[in-house]
Amino acid sequence: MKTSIEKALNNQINAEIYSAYLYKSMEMYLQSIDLPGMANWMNVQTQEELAHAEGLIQFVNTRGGRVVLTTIDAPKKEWASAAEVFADAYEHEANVVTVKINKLVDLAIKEKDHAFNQFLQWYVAEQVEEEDNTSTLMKKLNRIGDHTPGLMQLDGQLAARVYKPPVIPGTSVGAP
Ligand code: OFO
Repeated sequence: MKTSIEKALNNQINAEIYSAYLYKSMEMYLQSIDLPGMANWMNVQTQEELAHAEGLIQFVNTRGGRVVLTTIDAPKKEWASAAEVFADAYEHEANVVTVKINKLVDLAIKEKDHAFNQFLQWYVAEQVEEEDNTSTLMKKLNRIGDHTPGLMQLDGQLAARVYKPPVIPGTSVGAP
């Protein structure tokens, strides 16, 4: 594996763990304002992000690279409302993570590393889902506004989210 790719993958591993840290922080905020269902949604999201990191870690190891873990930035810890939390989650997915994944694909193409490019395609598709999930919840919360019964109803729905490990091809993540 080329050094440029190993470095970029190490950065992405850090970014995925940061995402987990950010969603954990959102979970803590949602707990603090008594929205346990939304907090549960963020708890599941945190686990998904750690699985994304694990997939990248396994890919680096399989290709003979070296994973080096570095400092994870402290995440934001306060928001004004649940709506603001989910707006931030959407913004993070669309304008930070998807951009990073697309840059990795650009690098794979530039370096003519077809195995890397193929591996990344799962992450490309996953970002479409991540953006859709967070954008749907952001829009619902914007519609609900300060309407408490609506907020409680959505909170009840999000309490049902259960973590199912994603199946990341070429790794043991989600493998039976
Ligand atoms: Fe790893 O997809 Fe969200 O951040």
